[in-house]
Amino acid sequence: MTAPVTLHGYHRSIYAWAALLALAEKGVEASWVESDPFAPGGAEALHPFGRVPVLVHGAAVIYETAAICQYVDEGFSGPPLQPADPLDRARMRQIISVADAYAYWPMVRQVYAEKVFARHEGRAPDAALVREGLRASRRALDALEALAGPGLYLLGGAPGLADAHLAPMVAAFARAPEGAALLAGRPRLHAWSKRMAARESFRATSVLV
Ligand SMILES: N[C@@H](CCC(=O)N[C@@H](CS)C(=O)NCC(=O)O)C(=O)O
Repeated sequence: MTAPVTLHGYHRSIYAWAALLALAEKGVEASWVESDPFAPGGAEALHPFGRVPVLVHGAAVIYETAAICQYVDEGFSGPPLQPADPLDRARMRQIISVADAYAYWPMVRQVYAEKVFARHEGRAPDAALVREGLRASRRALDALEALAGPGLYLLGGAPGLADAHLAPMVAAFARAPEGAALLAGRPRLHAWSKRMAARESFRATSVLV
């Protein structure tokens, strides 16, 4: 019998959502431990940078969402979530890297946080952060639109790790009307995001407000 799998995450975390999506698409059962990385000392027990998510599988403690999702795909049975073709695999890594390095901050931490989450928290959005986030998001979206393949999902006919990594960020961004408008101008990403949003795995794991 395989050791139990536990995901330590925060119920509003976009990255924890990506890990939950990968687990769901792979068909791996995991229990959830709530850990608020924004509370003082919140997530530092398992993560050297105090972030979420963290996956615990037996004695293995894994942090960084890309590493967690790759481990889930390679360590468990279920549908493959990474393409076999070397170029498609490189595209997968590019999409995940672009999401982490150039999309997450402007799309989630500036646009979603200020345009959507701020209202949920009862505070006024910071207009300068929204402007800055929208400007940087355009560039990230253009790069992602160019990397997205012509198939139903980012790299073929079924969702994989690139889809699981990017979909929560794009969905959060599109909750802001300005984000939805920018997404609508990128036809591949737009159609893909609607396809992802219709999946049961996506609806069942959403952390959006
Ligand atoms: N590079 C990390 C990023 C994880 C991350 O930033 N998670 C957010 C929640 S979505 C977090 O823990 N933020 C706490 C903070 O910024 O202090 C990963 O890939 O897992």
